[in-house]
Amino acid sequence: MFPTQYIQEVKLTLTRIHMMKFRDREVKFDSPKVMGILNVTPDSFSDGGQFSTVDSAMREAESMVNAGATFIDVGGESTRPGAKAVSLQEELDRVIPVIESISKHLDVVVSVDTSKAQVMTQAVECGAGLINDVRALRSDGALIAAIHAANNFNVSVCLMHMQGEPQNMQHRPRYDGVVGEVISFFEQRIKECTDTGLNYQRILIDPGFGFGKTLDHNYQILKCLHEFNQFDAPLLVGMSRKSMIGELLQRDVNQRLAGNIATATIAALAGVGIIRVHDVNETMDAIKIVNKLQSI
Ligand code: PT1
Repeated sequence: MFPTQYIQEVKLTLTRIHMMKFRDREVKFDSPKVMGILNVTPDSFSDGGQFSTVDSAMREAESMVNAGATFIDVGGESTRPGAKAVSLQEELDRVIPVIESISKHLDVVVSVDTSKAQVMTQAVECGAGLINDVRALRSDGALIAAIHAANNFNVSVCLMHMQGEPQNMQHRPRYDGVVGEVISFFEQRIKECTDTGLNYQRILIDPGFGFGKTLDHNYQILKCLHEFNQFDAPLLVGMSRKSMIGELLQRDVNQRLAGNIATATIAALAGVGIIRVHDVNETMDAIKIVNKLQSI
């Protein structure tokens, strides 16, 4: 029953394939695309900040592109549970040189993982094609900055759901029905963004795995991912190495690859547009297997 439901959904999603612009590039979501994670934070949760210089960030980005990444998500503010806020200048210093260099040298869409209006603006000025905001443009000036970027640079925007803030979000998350609440969050958020002037065609949505959600909340969303296709916007999901995998399997962060691939495969079957991961090679293999089901 469970796999059949997903395979039926695969067939359904084939009838409406999203095309989306990311600056000068048009991406056709006829199969899930991979977004490689590039953390440029000294306290990054899984790579310990070892890619904090532009040089090593470039090498990591290049290897993810060679492995099949369509997007590279550059983040300078950790948003994992309990992470501390970063100042504007610190965040700019971390991400701008990396975004500039990747945009110039690699054939990939650069995504900027930020909530700050000024980081969005500068990132887009130096080549970013996607704004990925875990706070869904609710920070000061962020919505206006994103609209400007969308209208003047053909940039697209990912709106993510989060309950609370990274500092406190895992302190007793509560919902009367997590899937319904996340869906109504998107209804409201998309309305406010489009009413203010953001083009619907520029919007992606992300249910925000691990952001103010218990283990069961995360798996309820994963089980019902196909329901988010009702928005007619590409879905982005990020589960890679998160505690929803580690807690369930009792594995620490470097022992989660099998779990990562299992969750990515389920997301691919549900018809998501983008899967945000650390392990690009292995995720591409899983996607190719799901694609085979669609082609026969
Ligand atoms: C995500 C995401 C993100 N995740 C988007 N951007 C992170 N669009 C950063 C844990 O439970 O899912 N979607 N940017 C990383 N955040 C977390 C959250 C990392 C929770 C780890 C956990 O372990």
